[in-house]
Order: sequence, then structure tokens, then C-alpha cells
Amino acid sequence: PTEILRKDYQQPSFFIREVTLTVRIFDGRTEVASRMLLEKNTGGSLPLDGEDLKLKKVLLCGKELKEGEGYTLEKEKLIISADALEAGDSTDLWLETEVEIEPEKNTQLSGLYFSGSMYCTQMEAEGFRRFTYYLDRPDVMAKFTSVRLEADESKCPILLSNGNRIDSGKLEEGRHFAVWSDPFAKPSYLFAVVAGDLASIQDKFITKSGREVHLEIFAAKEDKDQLWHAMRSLQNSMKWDEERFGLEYDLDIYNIVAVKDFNMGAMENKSLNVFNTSLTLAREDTATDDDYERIEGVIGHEYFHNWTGNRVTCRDWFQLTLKEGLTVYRDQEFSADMGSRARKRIEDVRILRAAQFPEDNGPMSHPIRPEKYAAIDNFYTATVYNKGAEVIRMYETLLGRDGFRKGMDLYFERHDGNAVTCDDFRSAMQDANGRDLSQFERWYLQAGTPTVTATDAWDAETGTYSLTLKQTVPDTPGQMDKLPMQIPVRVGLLDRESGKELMRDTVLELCEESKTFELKLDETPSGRPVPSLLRGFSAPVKLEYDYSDEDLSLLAGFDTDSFNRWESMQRLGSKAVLDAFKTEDIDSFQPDATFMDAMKRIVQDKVTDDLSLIAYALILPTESTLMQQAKPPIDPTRLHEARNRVRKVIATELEDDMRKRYDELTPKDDEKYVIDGPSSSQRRLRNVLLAYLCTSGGDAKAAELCGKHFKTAKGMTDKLAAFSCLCNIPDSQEAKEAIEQFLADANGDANVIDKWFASQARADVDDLLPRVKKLMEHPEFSLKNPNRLRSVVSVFISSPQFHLPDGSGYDFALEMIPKVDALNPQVAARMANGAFRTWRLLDEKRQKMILDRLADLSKAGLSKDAAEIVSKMQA
Ligand code: B3K
Ligand code: ZN
Repeated sequence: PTEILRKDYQQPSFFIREVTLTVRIFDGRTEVASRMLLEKNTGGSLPLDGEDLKLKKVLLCGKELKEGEGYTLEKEKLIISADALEAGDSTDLWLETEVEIEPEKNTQLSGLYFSGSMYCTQMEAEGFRRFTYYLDRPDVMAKFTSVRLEADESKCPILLSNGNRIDSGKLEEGRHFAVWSDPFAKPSYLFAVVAGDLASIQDKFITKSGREVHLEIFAAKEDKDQLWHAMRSLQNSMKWDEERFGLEYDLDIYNIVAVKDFNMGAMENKSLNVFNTSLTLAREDTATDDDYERIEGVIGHEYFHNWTGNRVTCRDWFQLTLKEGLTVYRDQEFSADMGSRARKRIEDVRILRAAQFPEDNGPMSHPIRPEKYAAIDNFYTATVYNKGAEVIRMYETLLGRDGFRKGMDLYFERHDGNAVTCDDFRSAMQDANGRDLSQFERWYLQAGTPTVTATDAWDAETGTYSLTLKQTVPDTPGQMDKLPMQIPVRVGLLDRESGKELMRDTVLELCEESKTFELKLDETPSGRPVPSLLRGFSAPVKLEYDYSDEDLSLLAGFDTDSFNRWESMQRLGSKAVLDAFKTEDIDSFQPDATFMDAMKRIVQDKVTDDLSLIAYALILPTESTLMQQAKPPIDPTRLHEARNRVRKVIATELEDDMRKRYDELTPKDDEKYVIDGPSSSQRRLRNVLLAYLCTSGGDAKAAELCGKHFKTAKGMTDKLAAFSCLCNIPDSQEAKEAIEQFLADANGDANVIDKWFASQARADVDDLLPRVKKLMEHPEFSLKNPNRLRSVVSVFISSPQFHLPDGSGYDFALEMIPKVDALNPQVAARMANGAFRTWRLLDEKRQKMILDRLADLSKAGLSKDAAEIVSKMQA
């Protein structure tokens, strides 16, 4: 597929400054008429983007143009000729078009589409061109002064767009209309329309300057009672952004609509966010504690985009991380302030390692600001989002919280109302702080996860501790021989006897390939100090240091940095699994005693008051993270067995302690189910223990314990935890009953049914593939609904069983990808990426099987989106 390059950026020949739209929705077809005020920039012809549009009419300054006389039509372009534009009225250049579209047939879910009870839009990145002819690029910012929507009143009583509603009324034949006007200029990707039969809840927010904002959240009628958590989260976000960044909301209305069919999580359209129902709806019997937290985070994320994304937007799509990395950082900070900062940091690094590290080390590896793309939708990645957020966090680490805030203030002062670049952001940070951040640009230029290797020396005589840090940035597809990065490494030193801090926590700046730092100790140590490195995960790198198990055990117990306490347990856990992986007979593998003792101490830990920290310390690194740590070629089935073996030994040896703690955490019969930080942490720990307890003592015991946990669960968190364990022993009576019961209790709630599918599709059973195929025959399964599709197919593809030695998992992917692609290219591309991106790490036999499948796929006539992924995989 043809690629677009970052360096080829050119300004548009014209700007569009003002737009009026009329959207007439009928059964099966929708008419879109647009009137655009053009402003000559570099001039010449005007190539408008358009895709799957039926063109009816083109007028320039009121005069109709004909094909070949004034305009030409190409595949996906309507080109207004330079001659016609020159001949137009030189002061006011108005261009009008009329097109027809078929939202009911739009299965790509990009542009205007129909989903159950509503019509809705998804315009980012390039959906607006599937709605009307336009300069569909983010540096063209226009005021949408009048958006008139017309539809049948009984089918679509609610008619929404961005900004304020300035008119509404009745039309003939049971139709009605509403007119919306948005006072803020915006790029087309932030435009939205919703029309449907919806219920809503309403509340308000008073901004710090005393303005009252009307808040309203819409959903299908049956979901109305699941919207209040989203509302509270929105109010909290609005308040937080005022307090932390001084940013106030700028309109009198803020609407959110929850839709069932949606490609991604949510969308930040100006004053009219559209959300996947999976990230909106919550009731204690439908959503887990994790769901509640995710919803809060994403509601915050989309709200924060109003400043970082909407008021200041991206010049071109290569700059995507300008808004996404920054906004993820902001939502992470919001969640940290709303709940527990220590816990949030661990969760975010877990995600980064499980999702972004594999990307950085695979065929799709790209810098947070990519240099080229064929389909921009393929670059809404963990690299752009999550590594992008880490890069923003490094500015904060380097400049301090106040310095970072100064940089943000200057960024808004300079760029409010404009479409800008990552360099503009870096300049604002630099200028506001009088710092040279030119080397820091390499984080935007170079792909791959750097490795920082630490070695140290201790001179007892002089009492000098020196730490040498060395960095290497790996080669990635198309990028070799990289330059050293500017890496903030936060460090502390601990006394190896007492575990006490020997020095104030310090940020070292590694800018060279290698540098030795002499650290000044505040206290006299009992021996060579134990370094606590990369505290708080101060940079998105792999940190290597030759820790002994005793060092790690000491850090796990005594480090004042909560992140590194967790990290030390992860290191011990990885070591145990990778040792098991290397032994011949996995089934008789025994982890080192130091690790087992550390685990036991954690199970018994009554000092740490945040029980989530205990829970996370007990969870071994994910398989996806371990894949990045093991030495290729890797047999993923064996890696899975090794991880299971370590889990089983832990569970068996610590069974009594775990059971005791589990019982202590079990709520009393009359205890109310509360959703707050401490209660959900209590459930998190209890459910981690449950999962361990199910791996020891045989299936019958596990079934009994889980069956009881399931039956006595008062909310979805506990119910789902038990249900997932039961799915691993699907032939037990308890599991059979639970599978029926869970679905019956769902009572048609799509999010709950998705959980029912997903738990079964990721079960740890040998015959998972036939079970997945059977699930796909279930009447509730559908290829067209992305959530449902993901809950079965994508979940299976990321399970260890996908890598069946006979290749049948790969055959399944080969069959599904083109099928899904025909309906929804964006979802298919993600699926292909998820399925095959780790292939180079696998054993030779599997590599060959995957390469064969990829070759087949490349001949399958795939969409631009899927084809780009498949070709990158093969490169
Ligand atoms: N900006 C949207 C993502 C749009 C995805 C387009 N394929 C959601 C977000 O990051 O807030
Ligand atoms: Zn975003």
C-alpha cells in the first residue's frame, strides 16, 4: 500500500473557514448538503476528500459546476479546478456540495453509521470524508456555524451535534429538525452527529469562574440506570483539570452518548463525546471494579482532550501523540489523584510492558511520532498513546511539577486555537524553563525500547559509591545505529543490613552512551549499598543490573519507592518462570527459596494498607511481558507451562497462608457491597488469592471453592473472578451451572454477555479452539459488533492456546481476518497485528507456519488497513 511521509507535509491550497451543513436522515439513505467558505492559501486547485459518497451537485458561488467543467471526480477525490476557483467571487468563495450516503450499510463504523437505536458518527481519523466532500485533515479548522439535522421524529426524537442548539421545530410527515452551532473552530475529525431514540440523565457543573454547564449522558433506554458513574466521573474530571492545570470548560453544554457498536473506546468530539457502552455503563452487578476505574479514566481522557486535542489540535496525523500521549498522561494523573498513585503507576507500567514493549520489539515498531503510514488508523497504538504518555512524564521528571506546569501554560498561551506539532510542545517546555531539550527530540525520532545497564562500585575506605549507566537503543525495522537518548534515571540507595535509605532520592540524567555518577551518601552504610534503580519507572526503558535474589528480596521488603518494591517481586517472578522454562522437566521445577520466602512474606503482609499493592506483588509478570524477557526462539506453549508451574508451586506451598488470608478477606453475609478504593482493593487481593487456590489441590477442590465464591458474590467483580476460574475447569458441575447462570443473570446486558464470552474464550484448557468455534455458533455471537467479536476472537488470539503446535490456531486467524476485513478493516487490522506481531520471537516451526499464513493473507485482497499490517509483518 502507498505510504504517506511525515517530511512531505504541505499546507492545504485553501482553508475552509466556515461550514453550514444540512443532514436529512431517511430510512436507508441520508442526504448531506454542505456550504463551505473557502480562503485561498497557496492557491491552485482544491482536492476535496470523499469516500463512498454519491455526488449530486456542486456549486461555486451559487453557480452549478459540471464534471469536466469546474470539477473532476477521481476515486476518493473531488477536485475543484483552479480556473473555476479563480473565476469565483474574489471576496467570498462559497462552495456547495450535495451527496447521498447509506449509513445503514456502513459496517466499517467510520463516518455516519447506524447502531441499534441510533445513527452516530466516528470521524477520527478520516471518517468525515465518508460523510461529505471536505478537506479532511486536522490543520483545516472551520467554524461549523449551522448544522441542521432532520429526521423522523418518532424514530429519532433526539438530534445532537456539537456546540449549542440554536433552533428546533416540526416538519411535515412526522419529521422534525434541530440546528446546532459550535462557536469554536475545529477540524473535521471532531465533528459529530447523533440521532436516535435515547434516554438520558442530566446534572450540572459550576466552573471555577461560576458558569453553569449542563451535563447530559445518553444511552439506549434499557441502559439508563447505568450512567451515574460516568456522570460522577465527568464532574470529577472537570474539577480536577481546573485544580491541576487551571483549565476550565468552555461551553454551556457537555453531552456524552453511549453506543453499542464502536471501533474503539471513546471519542472526544467537541461537546459531544461518543463512547463505547463498555466504557460508559456501570452498575455493581454489570461492571467490575476494574471497569469502574477504566470508565473514570476514559471519561477523564475524553474530557481532558477538550484542551489537549481540541483547543490545541494536531497539524497532521504524524503528530498524533501530541494530543494522545499528553492526554493519556493527564488521565493517568487524574486517576492517580482520584485513587492510589502507587497502584496506578504499577497498573500503567504493566500495560506498557504487556502492550507497548512487544510493539517496540516487533515488525510494527515505530517512534511515538511515526515517519510514515499507509492507514493512519493503524497508528492509534500503545506506542503513540502509552509510550507517548511516558515521554510526557519524563518532561515532568526533568523539569519538576512546577516547571512542567509552566510549560503547559506557555503551550496554551502560544497555541490556543491552532493545529500544531510535537516540536511546538517541546519548545514550550524548553522556553518556559530555560532548558535545552534538543536531545530530547530523539524520543520522538527513534523507535525501540532502550536498555540501560547499570554497574556499580563501592569503595568502603573513602565511602564512595559510583554508579555507571550505559544505554543502548536497539535497531528496529528501517532504523539502525541510533543516537543516545536523554534518560532520567531516578535512584535511591538502601543499606543492605537495615534496609534504610542512605541517600535522598535523586534523578540522574543519562545523556551519553555511558556515564559514571558518584553518589553522595547521607549515612554510613553497613556495607556495599543496594541500589534502587529507575524508581517510579522514571523512563520507558529496560533496566538491567545484576541483582542477587537477596538484593531483590530486600528491595521488595524495604524500598521506600512503592514501584520498586513491586518491581523487585516482578524480577524475582520473571527469574523463577524463566528458570522453569529452561529446565528439562518443568513439572518438577522448584523456584529458589528466596523467592518463595518473599512471596510468603507478602501473603502475610499486614503492614501495607493498600491491599492492591499486595495483590499486584503476588501476580507473576504476564506472558506477553515474559515473551519479551525470554531468549528467542521461544515455544510459547512451554512458556505458559513454566508460568503455570511456578504458580502451582506457590499455591501449594503457601496454601495455608493464602487460604487464611482469603477467609479473612471474605465479606460477612450482611456486609454491603461498596465500590470505593479500599473495598475494591480488598476484592482484588481476595480474587488473586482465589485464582492461586484454584491451581493447587486438584479440580474438585477448586470447583467447590469457586462455586461458592460465585454463588455468594454480591457484585460483578467477585462473580467474574469466580466465573473465570470455573471456565478453566469447564467440565465440573459447578462450571456447567455457572455458565448457564451467568448468561441467565446477564438478562440481555451486552457488556455482561461479552464477559461471559471472553472468560470462556481465554480459559486455560487444552481444547480451547473447538470451544471458541462453538461459542461463535451461539445466537448471541456476531461478527458485526466489535465488542462481541473482540470478546471471542481477539481474546482467543491473545491466549497461549492460539499457538497450538499444529498451527490450527493460526489457520483460524487466517480464516477470520479476511472475513472481518470485508466488514470492518480497522478491527481486522488490529486482529492481524495482535495475532502475528510476536512471530519473530517464536520457534522456527511456528515462524514458518505464520509466514505461510501471512503469504496467504497478502494475496487475499485485503483493505488498506489490514494490508499495511500484513506487509509490515512480512518485512
Ligand atoms: N481520539 C480517539 C481515537 C480515535 C480512533 C480513530 N481510529 C479516542 C481517544 O484517544 O480519545
Ligand atoms: Zn485520546
